[in-house]
Amino acid sequence: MSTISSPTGHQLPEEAIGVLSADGYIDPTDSAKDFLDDATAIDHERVAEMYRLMANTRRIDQEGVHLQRQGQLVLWTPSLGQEAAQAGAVTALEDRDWIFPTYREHVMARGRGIPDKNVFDFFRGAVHAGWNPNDYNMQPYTVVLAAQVPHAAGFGWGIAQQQRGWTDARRAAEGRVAIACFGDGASTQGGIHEAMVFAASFDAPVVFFVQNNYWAISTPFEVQSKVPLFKRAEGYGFDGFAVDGNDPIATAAVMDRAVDHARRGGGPVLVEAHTYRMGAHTTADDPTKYRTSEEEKQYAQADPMVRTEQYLRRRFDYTDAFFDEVEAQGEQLAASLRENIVDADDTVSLREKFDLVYAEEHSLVATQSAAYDRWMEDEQAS
Ligand SMILES: Cc1ncc(C[n+]2csc(CCOP(=O)(O)OP(=O)(O)O)c2C)c(N)n1
Repeated sequence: MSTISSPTGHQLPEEAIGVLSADGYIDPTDSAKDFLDDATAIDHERVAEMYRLMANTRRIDQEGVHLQRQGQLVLWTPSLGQEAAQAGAVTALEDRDWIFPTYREHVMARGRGIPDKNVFDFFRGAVHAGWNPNDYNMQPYTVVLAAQVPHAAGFGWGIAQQQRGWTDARRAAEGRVAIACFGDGASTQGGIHEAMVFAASFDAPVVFFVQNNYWAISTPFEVQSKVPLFKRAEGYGFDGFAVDGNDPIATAAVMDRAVDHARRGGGPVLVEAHTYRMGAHTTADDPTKYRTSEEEKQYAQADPMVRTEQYLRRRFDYTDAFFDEVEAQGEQLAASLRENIVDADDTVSLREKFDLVYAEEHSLVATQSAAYDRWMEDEQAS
């Protein structure tokens, strides 16, 4: 696979669209020409919004690791390092669009206004899903790899049916898009193939958004795929783009165009955002077992937060006042989250959970429920 070294030492396919250098200067890759005007036209308000989403999520992400270590969460999935990719994607959407996430889209959840407590309740094992999808147009986090991608394709097909016969103007004003998020590891699941074929066949308005963070737990990307993932789109008959996912304005510009294409009835698009999972896969993982500290140091230079901050300072004259205010907001969010989470006694009991699996009684659940009751009786008797 031909790669270029971005100014950060981040390896990208030669077709990757990138605009910013590590220190926030405009320094486009050869493939960025067609997106450069759009990326640099993104106004300071949107860049600042992306920064705020990224910074606050990073603060809460850190809290997630701490709370898990303190026994308050069952598990936590850090989004550390992937914030720009997600911020570019979520700010490209309208509220009426639907997000089909994995288990790591914390910036996107924040972008949708989902309270931290709801996200954390999922990781406490307190609820089956942290929020009502209809309230935020965002599906629950999905742990079964790629399961959400055929869902997005089916949802997109439904949208395409509803919007049949709409004028271009109506599509632009009211049309909806589904974004299917997945990782490089999940990209090799069979369901993704089926979803891409299906979405292409029916011109479903789906943006397939893969965050290639180079690792699927301990499996490196070069084992996962011999070609950059964006190239697969051609085989399905739609456009694919590779973007430097640690560059917020490049990602935003590429996602804007992908979403617009789908919204106007042009069918699906695949966007591969090249990023890096700077943290562990989850709090149950120890990356020192399979990757070197040299590699981690190299990618630390591509930190999307640093780049976004530098761009705001250099291009738009943002000062400490803004960054201090965002930091204080993050501290406040973290404090209020801790207050709501630590030793919270609103967890649904295991007994109650049996009643929440299906709307109607199910024989298998009834059998398990009875076994649980017998086990509890034995426990109490002993
Ligand atoms: C169907 C299925 N198979 C295996 C797993 C176990 N598993 C959880 S995460 C993961 C790696 C996923 O890597 P990737 O798709 O690159 O996403 P990332 O976690 O890096 O964001 C695996 C194998 C699972 N959750 N679901």
